[in-house]
Amino acid sequence: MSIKEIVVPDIGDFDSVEVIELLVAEGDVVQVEDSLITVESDKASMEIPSSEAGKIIKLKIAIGDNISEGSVILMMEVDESSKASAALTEKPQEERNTSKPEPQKESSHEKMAAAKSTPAKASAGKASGDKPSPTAKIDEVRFSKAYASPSVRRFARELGVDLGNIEGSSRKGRINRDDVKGFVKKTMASGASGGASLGIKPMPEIDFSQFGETENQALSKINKLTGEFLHRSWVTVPHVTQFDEADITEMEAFRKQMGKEMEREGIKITPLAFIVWAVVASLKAFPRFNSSLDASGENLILKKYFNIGVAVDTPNGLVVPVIKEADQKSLVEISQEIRELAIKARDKQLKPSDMQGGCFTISSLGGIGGTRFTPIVNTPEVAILGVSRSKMEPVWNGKEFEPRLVLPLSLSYDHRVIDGADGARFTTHLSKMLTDIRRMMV
Ligand code: CAO
Repeated sequence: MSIKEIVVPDIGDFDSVEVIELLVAEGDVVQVEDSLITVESDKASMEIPSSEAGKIIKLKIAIGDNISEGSVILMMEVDESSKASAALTEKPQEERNTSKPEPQKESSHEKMAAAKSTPAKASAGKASGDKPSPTAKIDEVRFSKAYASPSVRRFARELGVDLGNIEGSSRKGRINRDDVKGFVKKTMASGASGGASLGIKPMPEIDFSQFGETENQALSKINKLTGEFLHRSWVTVPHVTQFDEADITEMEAFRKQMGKEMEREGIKITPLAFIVWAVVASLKAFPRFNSSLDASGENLILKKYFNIGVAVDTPNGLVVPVIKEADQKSLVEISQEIRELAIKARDKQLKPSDMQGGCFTISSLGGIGGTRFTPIVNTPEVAILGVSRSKMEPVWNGKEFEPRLVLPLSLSYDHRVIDGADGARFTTHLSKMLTDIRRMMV
């Protein structure tokens, strides 16, 4: 073993070029010709390959440094013995690729990126099967126009990523390796059929301040997590929303009567507790609504427990704590648990376990207003109930119009698991339970 300095080779007419990318890190093991860094002059960018094989001990340069021929890039631990034995079996040095890098010729970013004349290592990558992934369509024109170094282009091609869809975060908008990784992660998080793989072009960046005063507000962590989650569900689940309504005149009369009696004990029962009960009864009647598709998408996992998620609106965004074993709890217990979970949610005191294990979610906007809405299924659950504000309405009883309190219900479901007829059967059953709460005891 010996420690060697790896220096910048003859880079032609270029003198004092800026390091714009480190392609290796300390501890990495590299082979001869592996790219080490990318440098950029005002004319072109190029990758500097390694003249030796070995383990990188210390990087001697950083992004932003200016280097010329002879500058030390890094210190490398080189195994001379393996080199000697390799030399016996390999072709002589002169017959192999030279380590002298070939710069991309164009001067502007677009031209530079569009250059077909990539360094020796880049073309080697192409020869070794560097084709667009079959899973993603690459627009070659946009790909070639993207501003990225040859190694990042190669990396993107290996992953089947169209650079034309990525905003570069490096200086002057150059796309780096982390931008490509971030794009892949985002696409994966938003479901296998996210926008990019659907061939949807990204939103153009608009400077809204050109139209009037604006203020930038960062999204909260909850906003971002919920956003990713809802986006995945919206894109991957074929949603149908079934609207219905329940006559809750009797239920409300009972609730108000109970409310008065329990007020002294500090207990408050809102319509939501009755709805949780009615949902449990309906899940028992329609077990498919209490299921999840397995990872293969070929089997349904039916759940024999009844954990009901309740969407809670907090200043930091939407969270969904879960009432565990709701089938085992009384109306008072459910009411108190909703209250406690909502307080915990608003005080940011919910633990991950408070939000896990849900079977079905209820999103109630009844305390706020609105007539109907289309909730998004809280995957991997297969259905969600949206509840809007109840309203006194004239209802025909066969002889005359009667004032009745009507509760609007909106059931969104995953159409891969639930057919439209069952969607309507479920809301009809739910409505019956709420209209005559005695049915829930049966
Ligand atoms: N119709 C009419 N009134 C209703 C009602 C309905 N469907 N639901 C609740 N109310 C009334 C309650 O009785 C209460 O009235 P009083 O104060 O006069 O007794 C009032 O509205 C406020 O209720 P609440 O909202 O505090 O309590 P809740 O149990 O109904 O709901 C909670 C609790 C945590 C679910 C709710 O506060 C909340 O955060 N809702 C928002 C959920 C959300 O953002 N969903 C959208 C997600 S996107 O799908």
